[in-house]
Amino acid sequence: MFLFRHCRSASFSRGRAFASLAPHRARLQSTPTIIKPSNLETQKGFLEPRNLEKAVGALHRDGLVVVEEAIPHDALDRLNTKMVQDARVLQSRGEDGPLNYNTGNLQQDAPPVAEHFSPAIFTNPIATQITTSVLGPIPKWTFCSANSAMPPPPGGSPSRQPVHSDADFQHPDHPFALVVNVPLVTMTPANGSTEIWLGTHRRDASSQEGAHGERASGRIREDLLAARREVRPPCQPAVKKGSIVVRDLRLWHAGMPNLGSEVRVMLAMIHFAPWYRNRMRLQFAEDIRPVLEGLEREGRLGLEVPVDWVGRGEALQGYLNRGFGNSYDFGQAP
Ligand SMILES: O=C(O)CCC(=O)C(=O)O
Ligand SMILES: [Fe+2]
Repeated sequence: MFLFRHCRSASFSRGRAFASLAPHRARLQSTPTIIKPSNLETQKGFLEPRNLEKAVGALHRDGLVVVEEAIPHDALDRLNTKMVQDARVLQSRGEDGPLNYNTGNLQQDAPPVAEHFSPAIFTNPIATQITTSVLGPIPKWTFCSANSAMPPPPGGSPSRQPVHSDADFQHPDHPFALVVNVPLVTMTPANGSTEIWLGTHRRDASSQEGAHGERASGRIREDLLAARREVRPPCQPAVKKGSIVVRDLRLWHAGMPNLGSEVRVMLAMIHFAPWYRNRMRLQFAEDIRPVLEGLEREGRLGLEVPVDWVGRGEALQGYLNRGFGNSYDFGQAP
């Protein structure tokens, strides 16, 4: 029951204490829905109807769902070794690095070359099955990056992000984008697992301070946070290695301090609804092309993937020189 120590809810001790002071105010459960696929579902990369219903329901109600045991650990371990090294390179750039709100959280791309491109991770079939069920057939994948929660350098102190929405612009009031997060290690409050505010995905941009284009855009107003905390407090869940987390782009959340000594990398792939006119494109090395074309030929991709293909040299030279999170434009063409 490790999870519940960090997440208050109506049915656990802290919620009860409050309930007795203010009996009219029953708080909603703040822990996320966790799907545990059967061995067969994991093997096939396909959820059966009951689990799919659970996932889709959680996304509509809460704006987030966790699916455990979706990705083999050996693929995660290989990528983690490389990305932890890269994270330290980015961290050494200090304030000039691609930091998100503060130097404890870095925007970091995965190496976009074939030897690091595992389809089980980047085009996970269960993730796509879920996003397709919410967004419609053939979602468009135009963002592929990661957030790295960094242990502070010697003498530095850990810091948290302000609660924010990644949809820092006027957006549709129905689901249009889902973030597929893949932590490369188990995430807990000790290494900076993301704070999430379930059920906040239906709010509009008037809840926010800082418009797109400002350095720290999308911050949620303090008065709204205080009010929401009384209804449904936030939660910092433990998420096991091998899980995927699917989150509505609009959901309030915050990167939290990494209190440990190991980097915590969490990939972020955004699937947009097929009708949503996001203009971004991915940049991958040419040697990933046959991998994606193979999946497409076998009917195992299920995504539209606009890619600028470049040589390996250019790909490897560029991927650690990209923008910080809020510099990307998740909006759509008129
Ligand atoms: O790293 C995390 O846990 C979340 C980071 C985040 O939300 C962001 O940088 O926008
Ligand atoms: Fe964010």
